[in-house]
Amino acid sequence: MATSMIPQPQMLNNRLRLDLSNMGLTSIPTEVFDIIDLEVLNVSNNQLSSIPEAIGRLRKLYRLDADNNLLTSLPRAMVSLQRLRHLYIHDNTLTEVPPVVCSLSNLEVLSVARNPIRRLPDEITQLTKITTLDIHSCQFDEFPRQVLQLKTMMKLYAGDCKFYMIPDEIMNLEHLWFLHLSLNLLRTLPTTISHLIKLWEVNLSKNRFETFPEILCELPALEKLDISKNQIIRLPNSLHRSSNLKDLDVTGNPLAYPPTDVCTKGTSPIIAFLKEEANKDSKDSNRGHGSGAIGGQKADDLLSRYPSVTTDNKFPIVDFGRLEKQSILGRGGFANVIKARHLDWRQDVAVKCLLTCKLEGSEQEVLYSEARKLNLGNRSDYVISLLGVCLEPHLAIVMPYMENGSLAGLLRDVDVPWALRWRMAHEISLGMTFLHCQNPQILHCDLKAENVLLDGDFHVKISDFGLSKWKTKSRVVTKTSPEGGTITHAPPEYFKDINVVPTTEFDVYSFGVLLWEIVTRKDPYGNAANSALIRLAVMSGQRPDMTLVPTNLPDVDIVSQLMQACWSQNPEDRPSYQDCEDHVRAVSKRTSKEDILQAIIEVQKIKASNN
Ligand code: ACK
Repeated sequence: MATSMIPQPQMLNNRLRLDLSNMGLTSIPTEVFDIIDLEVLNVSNNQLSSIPEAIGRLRKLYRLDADNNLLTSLPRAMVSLQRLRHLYIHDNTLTEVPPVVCSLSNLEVLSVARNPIRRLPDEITQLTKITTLDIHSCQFDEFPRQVLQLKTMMKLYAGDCKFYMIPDEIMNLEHLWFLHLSLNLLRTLPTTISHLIKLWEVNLSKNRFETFPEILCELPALEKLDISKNQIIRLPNSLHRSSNLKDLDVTGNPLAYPPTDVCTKGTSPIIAFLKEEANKDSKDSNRGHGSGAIGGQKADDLLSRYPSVTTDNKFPIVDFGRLEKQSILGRGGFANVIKARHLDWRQDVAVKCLLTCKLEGSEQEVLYSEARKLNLGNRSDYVISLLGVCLEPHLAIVMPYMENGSLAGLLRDVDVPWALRWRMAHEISLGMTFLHCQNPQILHCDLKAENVLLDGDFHVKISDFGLSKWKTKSRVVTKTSPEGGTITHAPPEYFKDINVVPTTEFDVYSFGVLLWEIVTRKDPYGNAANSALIRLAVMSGQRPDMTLVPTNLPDVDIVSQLMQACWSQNPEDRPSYQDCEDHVRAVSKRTSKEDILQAIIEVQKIKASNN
């Protein structure tokens, strides 16, 4: 009988096992499928290019190891293996997760690592008992969001996947205690990660962090953190609050703080140092400014330390210590926007704080040159103005606080009456016309509803403009702009040529998409699976969905024609901002002042009832 060809199955830990690993097999001997009581089958490290349908006979199979073979798929008959709990198919040549895997509803551990898989099937969400998923070294275009619906997950291996961002929905994985994200392209983590109260071990080594993701300090269970081999210059004092942290690896970072002699001593001395410094800070700030102030140093002192500032009196230096923090408006890996009250001015302000402690000399110059541009806002009613910059302990831009937040937030929450929408569209066109008329001209390059702020009377203030270099360092991650950069509003020529120099037509294109946002109150390309698809679609001439634009209103018709002209494929076919302004002014003029006042009252009522 052929069973002599294969080793005998063994009882081990109460399970009947057969080990056929490392035997150079090109196929599984057929007699294996007659051992119908088999519970564990190991065929890893062979030359298998397929598994026969006969495997469906092994209905008691609990674990299958088929890793390190040449598999390109799995047989449909595996659907009968409903007792299967562990499936290891890593290190094969699978280009997709075999569909049958998604029907194995009792699966707890699945490893598909190191296969050329580009996306996960939506059906993977049927694996409602999964606790461990290994997608290490697959070839996804971006973080596969299906993973975030696997709510039973405890361990996630997602290293070496070229992820540049982790979606906010990571917070759904409430049982997660192990997260492995090494060898990705991460610079920041979503703030929602703080919801993962069981997270115990995190590996972020070999990513692109320049700033320590402070949100990690809010993980109560964190015991082991590897953030080695990044570009972090400074550890935050707040890290000492991670009371359970026992194993911190920060090696391979260009750390200047704490000093090297502390960093080389290991976790406890680092935490002790940060604690001591934090205590000193709080004593200093209590002595200097009373409680509630967020740290600081006298402006005179700062001016003498940063001589370049004293020669430029066009904008004031704001003493961070005179800002009393009230709330956080937006958070990110590089920058936070906070609402604060200036203790002397008695005025609410918004402060965009860069989290890295100190900029290099040249970068500091960039900050100033950009702040000079921002200073122009004082001369346009529709562009946010600069109140000053802070130098220490954070580099920050201080702006007037805009009571009604961003246009994106308003559109999300309120069905704004048309009269007010048209006034906003008109004011945006005025603000942009102003910027484009400056000499030298100022391009925005990130115009979108998120960057349009609204004052107490719902007048528009364009923000975040002309800050290209500073902006890459100061991105604020929010729901509508997950990584700061916005591809939904960028024109096709930008995707075709990475070296393309932005022009006025870039901003006009973005205005087209922004008009669509205003008219539809939707996110452009909201159903697109990933950003790569958006890029391709835009390059091939596709645009936001026009079926969502109402057709029975004459004003909307005019605006809809304008938006389509603005997003013309050929930049030369796009109107100038002055032309845009003519068109939206004409639409806006069709409504009376009373209509607008009525609209504002209506919006305020809805906002009040939402609160
Ligand atoms: O939609 P929001 O409430 O308005 O959330 C975002 C967040 O910060 C990140 O950009 C808000 N924000 C930014 N600048 C200001 C400002 N000057 N006044 C009020 N809110 C602001 C924005």
